[in-house]
Amino acid sequence: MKKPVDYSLYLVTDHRLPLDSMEKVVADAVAGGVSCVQFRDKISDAGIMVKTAFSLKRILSDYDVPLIINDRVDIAMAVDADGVHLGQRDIPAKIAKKIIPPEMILGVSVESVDDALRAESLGVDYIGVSPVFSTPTKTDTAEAVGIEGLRAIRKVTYLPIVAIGGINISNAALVLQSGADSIAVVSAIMSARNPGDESRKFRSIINGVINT
Ligand code: TZP
Ligand code: MG
Repeated sequence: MKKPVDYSLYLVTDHRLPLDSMEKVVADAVAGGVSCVQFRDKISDAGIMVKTAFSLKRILSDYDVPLIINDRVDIAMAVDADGVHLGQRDIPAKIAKKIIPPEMILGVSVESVDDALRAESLGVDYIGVSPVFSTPTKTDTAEAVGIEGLRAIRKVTYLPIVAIGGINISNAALVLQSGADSIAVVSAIMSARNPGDESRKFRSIINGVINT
């Protein structure tokens, strides 16, 4: 059985930060209300990734916040992470499902209505609608889906939607009101002057939308 996951404020890590600062940001962010963390590292060797993932897992276990690994099914399994997140050009979800343990969360990035329908038919646990807005953090993306694209995807799926790409405290409420169940951010929290305070601001926006 899979544990229910609170994706509402989903932090994706930034490999440009040195490890100790990244860990401090993650600890402050979860204390401020981040409910789910994805370890995303496009540059490190597998050995370093495993070490970092274990260290994040230790930090998150104090808060009962799940750890999801980006791209790498092997690393997710090596550290017994709560989940793995795959893009449209990673190991296909259908194949990943054959390898990962049944309790491991599987999230998939979708860039269109067709991707969302396919992801749903494969039985993934959530979809990351990507990118909602274009963002300097990730430039090798499909064209941004925008608010209209997000609404269109909401209409065709019951899966939890995690919206990602260019989300900040100014547009988070609109994104949530346009069909996203939760928001994922890299720079808005990882590069904030005070990641804990920024997370509290997001948390209060999310709670405000959920309660209206
Ligand atoms: N996938 C789609 S956009 C993106 C990822 C990992 C980066 C989002 O970064 P930011 O800084 O929150 O715009
Ligand atoms: Mg990927």
